[in-house]
Amino acid sequence: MNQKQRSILVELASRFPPPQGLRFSYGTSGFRTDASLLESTVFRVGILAALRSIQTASVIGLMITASHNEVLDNGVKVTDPSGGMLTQRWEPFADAIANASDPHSLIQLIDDFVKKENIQLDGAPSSEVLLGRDTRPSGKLLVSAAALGATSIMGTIANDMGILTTPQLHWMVRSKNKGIEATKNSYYDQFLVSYRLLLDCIPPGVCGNNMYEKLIVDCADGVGGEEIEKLKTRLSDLKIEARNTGVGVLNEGVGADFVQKEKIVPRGFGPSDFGARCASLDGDADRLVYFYVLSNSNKIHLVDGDKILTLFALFIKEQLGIINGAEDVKANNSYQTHLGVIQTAYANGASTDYLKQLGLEVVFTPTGVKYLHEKAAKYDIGIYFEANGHGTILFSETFLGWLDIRNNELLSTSRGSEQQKAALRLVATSKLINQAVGDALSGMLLVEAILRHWGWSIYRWNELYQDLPSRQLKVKVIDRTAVVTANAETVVVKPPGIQEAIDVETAKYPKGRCFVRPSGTEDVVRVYAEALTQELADSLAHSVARLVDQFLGSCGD
Ligand code: 16G
Ligand code: MG
Repeated sequence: MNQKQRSILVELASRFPPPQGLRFSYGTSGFRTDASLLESTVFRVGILAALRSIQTASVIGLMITASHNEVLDNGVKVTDPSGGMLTQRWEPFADAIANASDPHSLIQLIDDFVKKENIQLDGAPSSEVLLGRDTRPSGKLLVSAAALGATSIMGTIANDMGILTTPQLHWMVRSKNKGIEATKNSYYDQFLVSYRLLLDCIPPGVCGNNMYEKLIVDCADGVGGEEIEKLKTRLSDLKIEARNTGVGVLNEGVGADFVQKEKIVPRGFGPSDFGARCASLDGDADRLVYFYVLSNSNKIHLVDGDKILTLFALFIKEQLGIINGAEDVKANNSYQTHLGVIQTAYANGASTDYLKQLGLEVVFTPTGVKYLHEKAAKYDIGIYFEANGHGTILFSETFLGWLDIRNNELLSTSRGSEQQKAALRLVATSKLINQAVGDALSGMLLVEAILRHWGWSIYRWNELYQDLPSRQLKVKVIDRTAVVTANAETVVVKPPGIQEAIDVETAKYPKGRCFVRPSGTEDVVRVYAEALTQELADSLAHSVARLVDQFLGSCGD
């Protein structure tokens, strides 16, 4: 790095001293902590994003959000050129610079990394970082720090896109790098045109009665509130009633995470919503779950990410079956589509059984979107979802190329046939579902279109299979990193002996399944248990939590 660059970095970095005595780690989805402690980290991540932009000669994204965490927290994560998460190869560098104690050690780390990665700093690069933030009050200050970090690398432009959902930023990065217009308007245009196309392809005879008309959405008092309001005005055939749109406290008793974990109505909902189809987004609108209120109560029945995945998988499988159905097509034009479903250990066992019974290939990855996404990208069509509502469908370029040709052929030979409509439905689905990352808004429109396609109520959808009762617990331990897992987090390999003890305990329970893993976002070890009844699932989870305590030493609470 030249002298001018060095002195710019020293000058700016000294304005953002890191807090003393803290260790930052680029966790499951970026750095996340109390917002008041994050300025120096965000500034440094701005530098990282600029370097990544130079290396890839592409636009990179930087999002300021702490998703479903409380309002006083905030976080920062980086989007790679494809619109996906930052490559895991760069995470150790993110950790190292976030923890550098002073500007000089920071510059040393950058110098070493730039050499190792062969990043051409001195060639008057032109690089660009897109910045976005959710509605947290701390976001504005942190975006400024990120912009200063990014522009401290000479030749880099920081483009502030303002308040948006996490998936909108991912989508914009992907679009910009593909040379497609990347504004909020074009985002909505693409999704709404595709949604309309799916509705236009509904098979004849499917009844479209009033029960599909209204959807009530809990927006977690986050960024989704404003966005849903925008979406509403452009949807003529779906009435959305938006609640928790930003007046209340973000994520407090509201949102997808709350609804999924507590299984009670979010704030602003109650027994009078009995019978309605409801959905819930998280604070940055990258998670989506559905639910309905049980009669005369504040309890809900959750229709989670596993059920959304199942709905999507059934729909895609049906369309592929129709396209490849006719014998002549089989002989000449069929394409052996490699369709894969990706889940984590948190997927309810009943969902996995159901998907396997459909003949689908189901594979597992560790928790965290970056792992699921990576695996899904290996298929022609890869559908991934976490039970907590984060997921999407990825279509490979090869498959889309084939589909395009097939659709055109069918247009000329059998326009308007079910076969041609099935091809069109898949084209529309690939444009409606966000290819960059899980997106609550785009996912919601696809759910709505599929329910209409079959004329299903939320009850009919929910009846696909019945979830096994489950329980999640967290245990505070002295050192959660002492827990090391393997096989997509289903087996604990360290500390020795604990897995054997868990196996003995689990074997006592009919349909028992249990695993433990260190959290990537909180200082706890998580326990998940499933069994034939709720009482048994609770009991298994508590016994295994005690084992975790014994093997790892508890922190007391
Ligand atoms: C983050 C992840 C989510 C995962 C969760 C697990 C992303 C975008 N988000 O929210 O996928 O389920 O962490 O949290 O990757 P845990 O490690 O604390 O259980
Ligand atoms: Mg989120």
